[in-house]
Amino acid sequence: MHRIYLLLSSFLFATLSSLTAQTPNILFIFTDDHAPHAIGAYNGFLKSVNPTPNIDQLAAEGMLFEKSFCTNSICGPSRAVIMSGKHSHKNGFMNNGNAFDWDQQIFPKILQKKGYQTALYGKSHLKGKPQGFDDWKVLPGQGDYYNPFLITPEGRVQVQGYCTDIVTDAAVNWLTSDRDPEKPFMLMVQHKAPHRCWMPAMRHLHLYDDITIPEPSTLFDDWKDNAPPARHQELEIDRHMDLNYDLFVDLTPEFNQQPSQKRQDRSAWNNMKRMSAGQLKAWRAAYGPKDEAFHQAKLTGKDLVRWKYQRYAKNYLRCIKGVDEGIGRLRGTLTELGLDENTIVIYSSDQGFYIGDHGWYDKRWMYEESLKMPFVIKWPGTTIPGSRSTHMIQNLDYAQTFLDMANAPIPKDMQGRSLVPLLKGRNPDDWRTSIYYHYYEYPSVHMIPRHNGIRTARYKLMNFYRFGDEWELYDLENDPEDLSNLYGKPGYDAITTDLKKQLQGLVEKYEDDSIQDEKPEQWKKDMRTPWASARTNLNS
Ligand code: SGN
Ligand code: CA
Repeated sequence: MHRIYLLLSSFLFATLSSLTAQTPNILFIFTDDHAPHAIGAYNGFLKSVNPTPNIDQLAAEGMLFEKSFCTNSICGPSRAVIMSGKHSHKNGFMNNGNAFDWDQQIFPKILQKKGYQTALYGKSHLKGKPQGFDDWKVLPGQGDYYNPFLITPEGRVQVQGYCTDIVTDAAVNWLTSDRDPEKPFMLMVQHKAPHRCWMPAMRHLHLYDDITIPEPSTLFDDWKDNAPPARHQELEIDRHMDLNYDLFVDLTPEFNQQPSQKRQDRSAWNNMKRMSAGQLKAWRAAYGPKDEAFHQAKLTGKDLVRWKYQRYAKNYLRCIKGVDEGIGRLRGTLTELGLDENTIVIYSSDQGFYIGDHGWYDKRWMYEESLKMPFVIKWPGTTIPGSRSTHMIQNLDYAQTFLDMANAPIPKDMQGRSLVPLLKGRNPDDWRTSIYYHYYEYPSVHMIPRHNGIRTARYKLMNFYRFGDEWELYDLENDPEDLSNLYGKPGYDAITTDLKKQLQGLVEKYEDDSIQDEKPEQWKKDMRTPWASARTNLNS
């Protein structure tokens, strides 16, 4: 009897420990340009529209990070930081023009060594053949919304349908049919949506037709308090967002003939010509009557900006709706396969975005809307349902977090920090009190000059070091939208000195020598009048 009891208890113990020691799967769902304030759970000004019931559900079941930031607000660089766990100046991918060195140390390779099966589907934007993945299918460059090409290990294929659905299909298919059920997995599902030019799925063409999208309070910001760069960018809804290129107004063959509109027409047409006859018909049926009404209205000034904002925000949110549905499908697949209890699900996006905030679209700046990244995570049995963290985290931390979750070795030269203690509800005394930011891509589309900076819980100090050494200082507690630049104002000397010292500390900590390496002659050349370039005044 005693022996049977012993046997039984050791069997139970073994079963329990093998269950707790079970290595978790990781499903990383990632999008392009999805700002946190376009997610219901983040309670932004678009909450009433809320295209994200599935992301909200994930937040309700898991944990949401309110202070989640990128290190360099642009696509390829953000992804390179995630792969390498190192700042741009260390991983070598500082702007979209670079090519990622796939030979370097990246977290998927370490997970493979630990016995993980890895896959990547969708937008990579790092150029070159992905390494560290057992299977992959990636969009070439930015990828296309309709009937896109995919690059696979076997070559290039064109797939009919809508990009977000196609990427979700690839992931669902791998989970159901191609995965090795004996191994833990790490799956990265990376959508093109909701990146410019914001083309929704056919089933969403009429979504939000009958509502007015709330406007951001800063839609008519005049940047009077900012340093000069904010007044000399090229990402304004008013002056730079193009009616035809960005908003697809008037895509009729007749319109395409007008010589004055030639460049934009060609670009817009490039997007439409991928569509099948049926897709194009549905598209025109949806936008045709709206264009007609627009022409009748003959809007100008602020009314025109408001109209463009509505058209843009609706398309942007429609694209997000497609992403959110895909998340629902993926989570449904995990449940069907009995994988939901042992799979960590993460939702994030490469950076934030301006949804009319400050009168802008696009990203790149260190201002809040594009500095922030969504980060929502459910780790079954670990994260407390519905919890929210205000710890400052960055995409720099993901690689170490994933390795920690998998109990894999974490290389010493990674520059972030594992989020696992935070996910377990702990509150480490020595958690970071500031983040470091550095943006490089200039001169380039949208003309945002290089800058670096520091953000603490309360303050933000930015330095446009190539633009006559301009500085901006914000008190986020009193000014959460970076509207009142306090740099040089009476009473702010002490905090400015302190923040400059802290910023220098971060430059040294992360060994960022990329500014010193710059050549002054090159700076002068790049200072060519940015506001005179081709994209200005397309709509005037
Ligand atoms: C393209 C877009 C830009 C965008 C960059 C970078 N223009 O050039 O608006 O800022 O990509 O975006 S588009 O007409 O081609 O859409 S990123 O997310 O890939 O970094
Ligand atoms: Ca992006």
